[in-house]
Amino acid sequence: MVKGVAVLGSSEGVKGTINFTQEGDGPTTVTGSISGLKPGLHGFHVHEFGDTTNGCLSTGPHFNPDGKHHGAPEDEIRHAGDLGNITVGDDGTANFTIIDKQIPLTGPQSIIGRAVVVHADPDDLGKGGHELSKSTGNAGGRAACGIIGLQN
Ligand SMILES: [Cu+2]
Ligand SMILES: [Zn+2]
Repeated sequence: MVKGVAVLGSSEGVKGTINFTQEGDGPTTVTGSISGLKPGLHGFHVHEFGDTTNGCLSTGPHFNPDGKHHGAPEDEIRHAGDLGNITVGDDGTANFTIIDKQIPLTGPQSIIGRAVVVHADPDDLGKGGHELSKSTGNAGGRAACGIIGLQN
């Protein structure tokens, strides 16, 4: 079992912890708890770089090792980092579990050393018809982010 963790932070009071586990070549299970967001849907992705020197902006675009368009987690055509949306309740918190096959913790496409980003707005999953739909899902600003590291 390989384990990863990302601690999310932002200047706007968004906080959270995201845990990742993978057994062998199986899918990765993502378990998250985030607070301080506005209620509703928020885009949630793995971005390419584990770099926060200029805040969440330096994490680059969605992790996309196969050079595809943005999509929904269940789509054939998607970025590896496309994890869809998380749902934030009226109390501003989200607790969620995502199971995904395209975000391994080992091997050439490992997400260790990259970043998770939660966005200010919903991800339209590539279907919104906006000029940004096929690249970012038009999910708005980067509300918080954290670098994915190995966990003991
Ligand atoms: Cu993103
Ligand atoms: Zn994407």
